[in-house]
Amino acid sequence: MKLYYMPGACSLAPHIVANEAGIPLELRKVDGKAKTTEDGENFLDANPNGYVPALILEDGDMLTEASVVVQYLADRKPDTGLMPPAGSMARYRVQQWLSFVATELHKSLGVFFKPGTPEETKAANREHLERRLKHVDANLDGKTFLTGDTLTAADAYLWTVLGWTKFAAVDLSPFANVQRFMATVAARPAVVQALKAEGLA
Ligand SMILES: N[C@@H](CCC(=O)N[C@@H](CS)C(=O)NCC(=O)O)C(=O)O
Repeated sequence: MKLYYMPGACSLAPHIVANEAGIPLELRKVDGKAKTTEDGENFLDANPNGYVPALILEDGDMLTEASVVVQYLADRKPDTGLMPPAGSMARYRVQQWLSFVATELHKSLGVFFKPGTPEETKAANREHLERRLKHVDANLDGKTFLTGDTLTAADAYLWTVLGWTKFAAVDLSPFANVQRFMATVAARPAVVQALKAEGLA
């Protein structure tokens, strides 16, 4: 399978999940502004929406949306626990977190990377994010990961988007459980390997 990615972007979440699951990916780096790949392909031909992640499956079909791409990859290796079995309450919990990360965190942090975002929008988003971080921090209390002691696709996605807080001047220091979570996930070989492959470590 082929993953279109931008270094450190939300495409890092499926990259981490693939590494955790031991799924080899062909990586294609995308230039976010030019919308071309490092080997000169027009990324818009692959994904007219122009955003990553875009995963090209073995049959040539394309799958997008970070919260779904991570589930697809995790489901290739059910024994890893990256996604619990379909129909189980545990799976709905992971999906609840995936949706929370996508809608409450990812998009609120994304505005900080858009040129021309007004300062009032940034301030409002920081306030929103601090409220949501309080929720995440409370839920991580006494747990290693969002849903317990096993890393899931939702943890990979959460870790990826919270990595952007440093560029958004969102302070994680009041959130001790979140900070511990960030350090725990950062130390995983699958994460170190993904950062290295994206040229970030
Ligand atoms: N709806 C998409 C959004 C993905 C997204 O926001 N990707 C960003 C990087 S984190 C991107 O590629 N932005 C470039 C662009 O939109 O032109 C998803 O949930 O995966």
